[in-house]
Amino acid sequence: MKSACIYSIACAAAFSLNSCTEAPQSSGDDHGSHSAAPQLPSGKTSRPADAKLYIVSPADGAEVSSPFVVNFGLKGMGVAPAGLYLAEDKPTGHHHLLIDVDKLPDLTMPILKDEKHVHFGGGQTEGSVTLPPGKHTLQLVLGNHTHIPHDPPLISEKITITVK
Ligand SMILES: [Cu+2]
Repeated sequence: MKSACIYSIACAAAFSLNSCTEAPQSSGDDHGSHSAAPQLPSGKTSRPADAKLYIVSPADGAEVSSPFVVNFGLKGMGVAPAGLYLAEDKPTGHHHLLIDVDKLPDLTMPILKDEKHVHFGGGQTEGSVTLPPGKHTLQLVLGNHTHIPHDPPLISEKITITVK
């Protein structure tokens, strides 16, 4: 229930930020309310040292039938959609599932987006994965509002599964 609550707050905040950004700035008032809008941090953002990212299921070594659902676990932080930053003391991120990735991407940059680096920018906490038969690895990396891993990066253990 906790993450659902964070998510709904996140949605409301994202909506108000978007409407502010897109509003025309033609009031003619040099001291308009837009100058008071919070600046979103660019680049890496901090996260609690004891936060934990893990794959709830499937279990390491499991045998699954494709397609299958991967459940993402996150402790000590909230899940928020991409584009949303709450505050330094309310750290959030969204999940990225790395599929058969041997070498982690550059963790100082936005995580690339392709069939091996899947973004769950809607704030999802699970995802359906379709893979051919054989052994595959799965690993999670949390990204902030700009898809950049946190400081320090929050990365799950890599698991190996077999697709029947
Ligand atoms: Cu992302």
